[in-house]
Amino acid sequence: MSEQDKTLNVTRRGLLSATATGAVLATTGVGATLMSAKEASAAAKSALEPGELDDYYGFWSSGQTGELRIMGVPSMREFMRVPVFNRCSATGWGQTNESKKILTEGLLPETKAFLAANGKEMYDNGDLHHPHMSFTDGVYDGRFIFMNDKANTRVARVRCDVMKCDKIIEIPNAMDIHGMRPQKYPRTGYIFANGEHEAPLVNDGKILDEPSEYVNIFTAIDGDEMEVSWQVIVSGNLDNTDCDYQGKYAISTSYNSEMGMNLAEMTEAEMDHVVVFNLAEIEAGIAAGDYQELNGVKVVDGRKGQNKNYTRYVPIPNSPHGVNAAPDKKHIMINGKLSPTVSVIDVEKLDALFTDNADERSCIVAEPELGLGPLHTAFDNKGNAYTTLFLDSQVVKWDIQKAIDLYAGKDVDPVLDKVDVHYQPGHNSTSMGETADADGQWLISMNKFSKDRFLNVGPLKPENEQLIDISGDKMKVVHDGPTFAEPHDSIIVRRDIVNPVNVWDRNDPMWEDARIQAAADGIDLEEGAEDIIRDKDDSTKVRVYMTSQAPMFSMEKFTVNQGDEVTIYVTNLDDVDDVTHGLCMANFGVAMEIGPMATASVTFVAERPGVHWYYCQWFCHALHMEMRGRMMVNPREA
Ligand code: K7E
Ligand code: CUA
Repeated sequence: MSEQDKTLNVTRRGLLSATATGAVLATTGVGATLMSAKEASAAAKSALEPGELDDYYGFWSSGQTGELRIMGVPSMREFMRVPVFNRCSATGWGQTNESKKILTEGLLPETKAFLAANGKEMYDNGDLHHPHMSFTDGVYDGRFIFMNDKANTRVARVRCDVMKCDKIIEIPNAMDIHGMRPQKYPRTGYIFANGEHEAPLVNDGKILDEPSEYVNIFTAIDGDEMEVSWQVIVSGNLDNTDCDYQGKYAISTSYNSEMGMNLAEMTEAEMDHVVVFNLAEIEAGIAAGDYQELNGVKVVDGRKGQNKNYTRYVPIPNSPHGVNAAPDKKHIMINGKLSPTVSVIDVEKLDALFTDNADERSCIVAEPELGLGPLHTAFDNKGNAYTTLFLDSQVVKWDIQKAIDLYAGKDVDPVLDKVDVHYQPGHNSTSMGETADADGQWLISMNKFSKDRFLNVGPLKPENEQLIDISGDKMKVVHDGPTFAEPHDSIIVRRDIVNPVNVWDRNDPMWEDARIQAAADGIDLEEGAEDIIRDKDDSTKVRVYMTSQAPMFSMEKFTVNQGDEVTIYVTNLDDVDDVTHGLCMANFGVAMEIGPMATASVTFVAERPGVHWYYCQWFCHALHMEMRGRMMVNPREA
């Protein structure tokens, strides 16, 4: 695109938005062709010299790819992919015994049976939308990152000390976990998780096409134990969720209060709602025995009209989507999606909904009209909010206090600035912006379409994530970053909060089972000896123990019989940072990562007779190619 086209394009979009919103966006697009000194310095601020470190960690979801990604902000460099719900060829996630345990132990019995009927042990896919770090006192504490799986109704946790997933649980009774947030205060605590799609409460096939019988389930999970604490039955499906800084309420949007089954029914009503969950009342109700137990979970009834103090339903204009608590600890933004507004809830006015049965709308203190398709809002430390406008392809910066003043009848315009993004933004996030320590440096706009912004790679195009400098009065887009399917959400965490180790602790719980098995076999996992054990009770089971130290495996060959079930345990004795080894058994479809001082194991049936090479699949040493050995498989006797 020529510079002239760019100008035309931007101006046209500016005009369209102006027509659509009734506002005159005189400033939009100006400066797209001229790089001012300020823009140049913003761009320079984001461009790091080789070897320079970023100020922030970015934790990105990956949508239907199913992994968590670790980025650098402001450089937008991708550092790592942490497999969670997906399979990973490099690390053996989904293949090692350690990862299989994590992927399967939290599945419900009926899911295991269902998977077995399909010839599977575990799901192969996930849809990871929302990664959020654990909090203490309203600020990230660097312990865990939690994330949802919309595709298969799960919640997972990644340990920030090693950046590996250590727990995945399936949520019973609910359907398709979408919105998910950790409790902010006093600490996490609970993980709140929305079941997005409605279904019969007992979904065993006895009720099918009777939508009036369908319900939705809100779940609170104990984030330390990774167990479901309780659930609430609600009216209307649940989209996104967030919670306050007082530790009192969680709030979920509902885009289909109609409980409609098709598009026309779902968008019929002018008003939908958000559900306010009163945590203390729910806990008290459970303590008092006011629940039913379903699949081992205590479930309270928080539907409309139940006349209890578990929930309140606040009417919100059509199809609200994102929920975002502001760092002022007072306001929570409900993003209108089909309504051009963001509804601002004052959390201090929520008590009255429960104690005085105050009108539900009395907690709304502002409802500014911002533009078309508001989806999500992020914050700086100066009282400003930044809302993505999906249909307008813009981010709008607005003053929260001015929006409140406008709602109270004053003649003020809360909109401070609009910037074009490319194109159709969903989530956005600011540096530390979902915590009380928001610092107003950077904003990421996570755009669903990239269209013409990158070289064409065919019909499937990357998304585009744009870095915006928000440190000044005007927002400046300083970087385009393509990403593969499909990060919805991200968090930007100050780097001093995140302190992973370089080398594993030998006593890490990750390979607890390997330690127990080795002890039973009389094996020291760290001894470099050749140890091959045939199971005393089942002679077809063979366990091979070896160590790795660049550039050698301790075992250069071993022999098993065709049909044996072979488990190989490798302990990496290199305690130097960045000396990861791998074990790939060629033509057996077997490969795994073994980090410094880690133990990893993999099990397969040696159904192929002959000589087979295993090799180190992680370039570790000048003699890495030589780091290999032979597995010899005796043919079965005819
Ligand atoms: Cu807006 Cu799943 Cu958070 Cu996507 S959701 S954009
Ligand atoms: Cu060890 Cu390559």
